[in-house]
Amino acid sequence: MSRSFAPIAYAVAVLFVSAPLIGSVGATVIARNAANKPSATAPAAKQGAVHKIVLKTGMANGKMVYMDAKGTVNPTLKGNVGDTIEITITSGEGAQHDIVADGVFKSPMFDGKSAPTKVTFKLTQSGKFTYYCSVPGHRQIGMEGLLEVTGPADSSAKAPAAPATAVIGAAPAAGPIAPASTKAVSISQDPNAVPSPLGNRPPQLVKYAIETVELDGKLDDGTTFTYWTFAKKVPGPMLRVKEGDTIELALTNRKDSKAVHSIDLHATTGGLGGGEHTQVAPGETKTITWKALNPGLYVYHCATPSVAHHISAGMYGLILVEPKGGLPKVDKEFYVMQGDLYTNHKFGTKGHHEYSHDKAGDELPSYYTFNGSVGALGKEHRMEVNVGQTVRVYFGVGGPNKVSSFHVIGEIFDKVYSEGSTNTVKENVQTTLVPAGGATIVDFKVQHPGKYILVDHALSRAGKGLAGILEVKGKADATVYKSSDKGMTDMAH
Ligand SMILES: [Cu+2]
Repeated sequence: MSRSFAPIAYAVAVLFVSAPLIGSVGATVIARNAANKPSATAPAAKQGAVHKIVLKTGMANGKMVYMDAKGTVNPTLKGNVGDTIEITITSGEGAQHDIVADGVFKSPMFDGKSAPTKVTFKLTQSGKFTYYCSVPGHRQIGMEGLLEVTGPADSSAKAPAAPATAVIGAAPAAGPIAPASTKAVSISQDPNAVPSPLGNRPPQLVKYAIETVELDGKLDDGTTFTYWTFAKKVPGPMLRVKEGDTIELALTNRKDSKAVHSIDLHATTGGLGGGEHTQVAPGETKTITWKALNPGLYVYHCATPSVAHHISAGMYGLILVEPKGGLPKVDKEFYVMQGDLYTNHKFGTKGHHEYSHDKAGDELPSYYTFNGSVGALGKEHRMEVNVGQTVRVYFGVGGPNKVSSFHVIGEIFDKVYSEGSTNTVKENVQTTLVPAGGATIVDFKVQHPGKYILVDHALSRAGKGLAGILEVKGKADATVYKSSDKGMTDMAH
């Protein structure tokens, strides 16, 4: 299948503002989010007061935020012209952040291992200014608040030269791309990495320990990406338990991570699937214990804001809860997951890509992958079976956003366990719809040798990396299929 380089229309949210001025800097200031929030500091009675503010970062209502000593979320900071503000800030949940108000102040980056970070600045101009975290995406998921400065303008302040334009989030593909990472490793999960069937055993305690790892990975030939993973692979390890089992899952976030991570298993009842109690800072471990009440094939994923970022960057996997009697035996089982990836450069651009919140917000992926990278199935990892064998694919969509019209070119699914439900079987299906955050099990017998191509039948996506090869070896049966032509499947990849 040859690649097409479809142009992508980048939608960039541009907010025009007139720029008030602070000090001598021609500042671009965005005063949005004018919600009434309690003030962290009362307006000072006289000029020249010093306001000492203690802040920490953390999570509240599914967002990432700043909190003051009283627990006020994104408190409005207040003072008069001539006053001094002294902020002491720590990372409450352990991730890397800073605090910035354009043209007013900027702290260095800090994380859970940093000593409390102090930033001191004088208020020289009245107005409303937004403070925020400049780590990509953090502002969009809640890390912003207001700084209100009252009083007359400092006469030493210069007037703005011209109205300024502020772009919310960096525009994609602006400027040259960074070279491909020399540290990049393969992150593609092997589709053959399926745990063995569990047999007809009684329910038991099953223990899993999973580590979350951020690393540079190979996305395509000459192209690398900053992946966030469960156990260094995309998708994460396939888990296999039995209906009625109790699962003890310990999630560790590797020490060198910059973000907090977590796990939400769709097979879990309660605790937001585990997402509520597994928010782990770098170097920490948290454990949940839960019972697999419902059989079926389920997606798990990271549930730390921005969840779309964590999923798109690779944090998803499948857990099979075998029904009590097990699934019918087949000769070969595979593990495949689809993802949509939003990067700051176009598909096919060589170099190092980073996640793009703008493209994710617009749901315009630059890449689609099976098992994490372009060419993972067929080029990096082989999917091989023999004529006459029965094949099962555990297929899931990590997403975060796009559904899959899952299809295997040249094959018909003899059985489909739609939406991962092991209780119902459909027979003789050509294409099966798999929702974002959903899964399916397909079974088929291979009766003819050759290459079969796994696709999402939304076929423009094949031009953005979404194709896999299943190779069937053995003798042809001319009553099943024959031709006078030598064929074209060698063109694939
Ligand atoms: Cu995560």
